[in-house]
Amino acid sequence: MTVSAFPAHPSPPPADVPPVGHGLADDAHPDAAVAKAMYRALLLTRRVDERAVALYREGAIIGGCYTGIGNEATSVGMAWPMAQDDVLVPTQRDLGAHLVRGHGPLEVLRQYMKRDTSQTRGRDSGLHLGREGGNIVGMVSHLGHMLGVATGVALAERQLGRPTAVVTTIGDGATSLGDFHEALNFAAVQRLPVVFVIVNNQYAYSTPPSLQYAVPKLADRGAAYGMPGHLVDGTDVLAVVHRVREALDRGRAGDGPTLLECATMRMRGHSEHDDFRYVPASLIEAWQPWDPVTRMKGYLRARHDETVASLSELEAAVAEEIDAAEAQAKAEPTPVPNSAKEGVFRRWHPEWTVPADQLGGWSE
Ligand SMILES: Cc1ncc(C[n+]2csc(CCOP(=O)(O)OP(=O)(O)O)c2C)c(N)n1
Ligand SMILES: [Mg+2]
Repeated sequence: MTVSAFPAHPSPPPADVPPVGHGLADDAHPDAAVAKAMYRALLLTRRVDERAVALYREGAIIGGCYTGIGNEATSVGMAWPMAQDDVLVPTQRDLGAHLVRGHGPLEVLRQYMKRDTSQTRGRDSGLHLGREGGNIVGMVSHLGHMLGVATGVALAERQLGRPTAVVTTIGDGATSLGDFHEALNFAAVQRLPVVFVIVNNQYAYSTPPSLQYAVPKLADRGAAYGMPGHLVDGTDVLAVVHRVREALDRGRAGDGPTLLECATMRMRGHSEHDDFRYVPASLIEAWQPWDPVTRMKGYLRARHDETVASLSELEAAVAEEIDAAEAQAKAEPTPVPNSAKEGVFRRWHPEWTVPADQLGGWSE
């Protein structure tokens, strides 16, 4: 099957933007209901990210605010074809995958706003969230470290006799770390069902691809480990779903891991404190027509005759869901200082409690 080709080093991308799903066989195209559900997931991801930016600007999010704007088709697309029992090992820009695997805007905004009700009880930020029911392994910040975890999960699951496949992501920059080599090599030698998704968003903080790697494309590295490597249009949700599904099938059939390089663009700074003036404005402009959400909207209109009214209705429902989540998260308490060590040590000693007069202005 021919799948839409994307040239190596797609920075800037081609001027001609093909329709979503271009080159895929008819049976790889979803029906209208599924296509609309995918669009909703993309839109929800975009709108939660946009809300996070607004909350950061009003001071409601303290610390980093990392978005995946431009990356929605990759994050939604990688999670979409996973089975319920498969395991996701994501990184900081994979909001769409969290939303597909069961986290809602409320869990995400609570975490961003460091509420006591959040999964980490205000102790951690960003997408450092796990989910038992959705089989999401919570990430640590140390780039590359989660690849070994993903490979280990796949090995453990096989030893337990389960058909679990694992999907994990890594940025273009983090592929330069030694962990990348170790995890891919081990997974290939053991023929583990792991899908390694490189989210090539053209920058690692301020470092562009030309200063990061010397191969024409990162997908080429698959051959070095004895696994297929494919460059995928990471702004086309159907192309991502197709390649991930194929890789999951391959893994489950016992044929080992796959390396996918999803080409996207980081449309904002590394984090919201970063004005990304080192990114040429022309590059952002060139990627604009490749917007994953707009492209999928065009697909719905062209292929499934979705009306403007029905899509506006969906847009309003998404906004309402996020408004409600924001209002609820804001109404929830932040953690009290004396709870800081709870959940850190197995046993709690009363003498660890700081006397009220030594709280330095913080109240209980
Ligand atoms: C081992 C390690 N080194 C450095 C950092 C700091 N850091 C966090 S994100 C980042 C850039 C990562 O770029 P990339 O892998 O392309 O992912 P992206 O941020 O573009 O999604 C850096 C240097 C870190 N978290 N871990
Ligand atoms: Mg990057």
